[in-house]
Amino acid sequence: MNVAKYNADQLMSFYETMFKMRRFEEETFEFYKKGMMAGLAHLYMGEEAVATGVCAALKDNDYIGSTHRGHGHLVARGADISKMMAEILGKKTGYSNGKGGSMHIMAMDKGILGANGIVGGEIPIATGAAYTAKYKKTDQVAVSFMGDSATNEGTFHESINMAAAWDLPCVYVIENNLYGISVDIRDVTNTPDLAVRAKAYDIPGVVVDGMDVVAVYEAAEKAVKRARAGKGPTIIECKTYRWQGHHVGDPAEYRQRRSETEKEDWMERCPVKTLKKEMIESGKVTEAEVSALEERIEAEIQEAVKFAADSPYPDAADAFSDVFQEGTL
Ligand SMILES: Cc1ncc(C[n+]2csc(CCOP(=O)(O)OP(=O)(O)O)c2C)c(N)n1
Ligand SMILES: [Mg+2]
Repeated sequence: MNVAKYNADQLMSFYETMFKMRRFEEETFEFYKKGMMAGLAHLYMGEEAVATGVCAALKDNDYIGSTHRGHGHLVARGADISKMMAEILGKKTGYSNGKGGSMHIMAMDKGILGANGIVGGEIPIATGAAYTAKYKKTDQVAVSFMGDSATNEGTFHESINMAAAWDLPCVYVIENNLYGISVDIRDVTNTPDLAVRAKAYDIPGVVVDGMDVVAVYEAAEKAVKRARAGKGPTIIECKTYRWQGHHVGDPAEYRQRRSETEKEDWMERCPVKTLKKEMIESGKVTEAEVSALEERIEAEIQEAVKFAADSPYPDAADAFSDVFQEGTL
């Protein structure tokens, strides 16, 4: 990780976001274990550097297409973590009044166009937002996050073909964590790098270490600049790994098929710990400064947990509001 050209404020800002994401999800996992949330959650733990690096390169009014693994994308955009936690617990005070939950978590005020239960569903949505930005000349950029598996969906190819042909201001970020549920991407795809698909559309395709927030940020900054200048889309593939299974209920034993130590090897490269170590070793920040930041975030997290736990569920009388009802279209 090359922290040399960054000042303490910039590095601490990356760290704040990544640490908050990690603690947010540790608490989410606790909700699940204590039976406080209905359904499941797909945790982003281990992948924090990706959303953090990419979103740091964006402006406040840019757009994000998110996936079923969306908590990190919202935290990186500065969403309200109390409203996020309340949403995950199905509470009235959540972002979608408790009706979206973890998998449909969203924050329209932060440019989040919705998390998505449909693999690859966010790719055309973000592409459409990029088209709108170009058509209306708003100078906005859209980012579509996606998993490795989503790159084998038709939506990936159809959207990127269009974005490339029309030079749309879109950045396609592949979070390659090696798995689509239990399917190893290396078993179902012929190329070790997924970004090479960019060649088919004659656009840039770059591969970065998704555990290195600085590397991700630098790749994103370049791609965003290119998009905003009207030069078209870029594919950024971030090599990363999810600490947990596909969702909170998945023990993920399939990961030992290739290597007994695969998970431990990746965990040693923890993006949060690596940044902390680099910041301190470079002398840019002190251990005490990092601890003070962690304490501040911890207080925010505890406040959010309390807010979510204490909030009421939606009223029964509202059961049919804000939801699709047959015959209403
Ligand atoms: C169109 C579609 N096909 C299949 C599924 C079932 N499904 C849910 S998540 C998932 C795997 C997604 O893997 P990836 O895109 O790599 O994202 P990750 O979960 O690794 O972040 C699948 C196949 C779905 N939700 N939508
Ligand atoms: Mg995956």
